Formats: sequence, C-alpha cells, structure tokens
Amino acid sequence: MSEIKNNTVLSGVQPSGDLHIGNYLGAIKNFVRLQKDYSCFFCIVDLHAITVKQDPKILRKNTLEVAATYIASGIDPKKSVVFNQSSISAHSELAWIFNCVTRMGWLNRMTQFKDKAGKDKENASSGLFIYPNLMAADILIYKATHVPVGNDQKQHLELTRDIAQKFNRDFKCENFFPIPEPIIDNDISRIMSLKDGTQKMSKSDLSENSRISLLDESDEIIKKIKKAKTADTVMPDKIEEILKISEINNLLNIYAGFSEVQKDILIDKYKGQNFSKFKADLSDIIVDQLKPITAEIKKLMQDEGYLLEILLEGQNKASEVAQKTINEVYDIVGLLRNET
Ligand code: AQP
Repeated sequence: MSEIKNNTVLSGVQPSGDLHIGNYLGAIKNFVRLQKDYSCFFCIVDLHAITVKQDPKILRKNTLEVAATYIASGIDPKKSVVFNQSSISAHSELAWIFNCVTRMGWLNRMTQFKDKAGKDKENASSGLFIYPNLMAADILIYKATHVPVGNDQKQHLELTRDIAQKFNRDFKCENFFPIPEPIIDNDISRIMSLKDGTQKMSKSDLSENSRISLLDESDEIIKKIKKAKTADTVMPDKIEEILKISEINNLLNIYAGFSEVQKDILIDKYKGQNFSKFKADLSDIIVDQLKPITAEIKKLMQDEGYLLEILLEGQNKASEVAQKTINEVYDIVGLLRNET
C-alpha cells in the first residue's frame, strides 16, 4: 500500500468563464506560494464545470485559459503538476466509490448546491448534487494533506474529511486516506461582487461590472473600481464600522490582498477621506500587478501547442499517482480485476 505523502496539496479551478480577482486572490496567488513547501497538484476541474451547462467550444477555450492563467500567475509546471481533471479517469472512478460511501443526508446539507440550484432544484443536474463527492475524489486520489480553498468550499472540504474517515473505517484500512486540512486566508477567501457586497464575486454573475476579470485592460479596471459601490460617507476609522459596510470592507480586502499591507494600516492611511483617492490608489495597485499577468495569459493563449504539452506532461505525472491509488482502492473494496 502506498504511503501517505506528507505535505501534498491539491486544488483546482473550474473552466466556467473568465477568471476574476476573487479566483486570483482566493486561490491562484496562494497556489504560487505553496509550491515552495508542498508537492502540488493543480488541476483544471472541467468535470465540475459541466455540472452546469457549458458550450463545448467555449469549455475547451476556457480550459486552456485556466492553464495559461496558472502559468502566467507563477505556477511552475516543472515543479507542480498541472493537468485537466477529465484526462485522469481515476478521479471519476473514485468519485463513484465515494457516491456509495457518502450519505444522502450529508449531501442534503451542502449549501452550495442550494445556492447554485436556486429555486429550480428539480431541474438541476444530478452532477451538481454529487459534485462534492467528485471534489473529495480529486483530493484523495492524490492523498493530499492540504487544500487551499476559498471560504465557499470549506463545507465541501469538511465533507471530504468525513468521506475519508468513513472509508477508512468501513473498509478497516486506518490511515489509508489522510484527513486533509484546509488552507484558508479569511479576509481574501471571499471577495465579494463590486456591485453588491453581500454576493460573492463570481464568473457566472451576469454583470461584467460585478467583477474584475484577469483579462481586463487597465482602463476597464479603473472604470470598474470607480463605479464600485461604496457609501455616502468617508472612510470610517474603526474596523467595527467598516465591517458594517460590506462593500467598503470588500474593497479594503482587495487592496490588502494585492498590496499585502494589513487592513488596519490601510484604514489609518485613508480614514476620514472620501473614496476617490482610495479608489485611485486601489486601481493603480491592481493594474500594476495584473498587467504582466494579463499580457502573459494573452500571449500563452496564442500558443495552444505549448499549453497542450504542459497539460500532457501534467497528465502523465498525475496518472502515475492516481492509478496507484485507484488500484489500491479496488483491492480494498473487493472489486475483482483480472490483471494481464
Ligand atoms: N469571490 C471569491 N473570493 C475568493 N475566492 C474565490 N474563489 C472563487 N470565487 C472566489 C475560489 O477560487 C477557486 C476556484 O473556484 P472555482 O472556479 O472552482 O469555483 P467557484 O467558487 O464556483 O468560482 P466562481 O467564480 O463563483 O465560478 P462560477 O460562477 O462558475 O460558479 C476556489 O478555491 C474558490 O474558493
């Protein structure tokens, strides 16, 4: 039986639209840092994306775009394993086993299904309902010990931990799957919409002005920040006051996320002022950091062959680990296979 490798990270992003600064601050920027200390698997979770309707041609383009974004943001494909989920069939195979381990009651409690299915639950795909089982398989097929996620995915990670524990217990294979830990940075783990501080910034929000895309040009970023909702007041001087106005708190979180300056220092700098200088400085910082990334994404998107090569290299590396785990799982579960 293969050993649980310490300090293995797995995370992924759905190719469900143009990535935004929520995906960048809440996930990708963190991925880049983690490469130093962890053995990392970063996948493009295309099977998750199809739990809601996708246009096949756009899905293909978006998959390459996530790969380009990973690399442009600083993920080194020589150090980390970069691949798309559907290229490793063991994810789906393990997900089926987990469909049989997870209890309906556990899935019924998942708030993301309720949010995404909305009022029309009868019409939601069954894939959307069992999505957390596939996410658990993504993580556990590599026996990942740590998972960097935004706050929205915390509940799914807790479910992954429950599945790992139940599998280990039911099949009497203590410690076979590790119990993965989340890596969450609370302030930037939920970047909110620029139009409504109570809604998460999201690729699928119908309004372009709700988010800053990683493909936005500088003038669009400046315009969106100018338009971003604040309040008819000046910048409050106390964090307790700021927390009451979610739009201001959100802009401060974005500023802190990009600048890596602590929020209380930013509050001290801008307290008592109206928001025009704060917004101008915030745009400058975002533009400065995103400009080279945006340019690199666009350049990489012109070289599909290179991106496909990286994904194939990642697929080969991921497959070695995933195949080993699924073989062990089949043995543990008692599924007969005639090895040739
Ligand atoms: N607004 C956000 N703030 C912080 N982190 C976020 N993430 C997503 N939105 C925010 C984190 O980015 C990673 C990849 O997310 P995903 O693409 O797999 O799925 P999602 O959370 O469903 O992202 P979107 O943008 O809201 O996409 P759609 O609209 O397609 O559903 C995850 O780690 C996530 O936490």
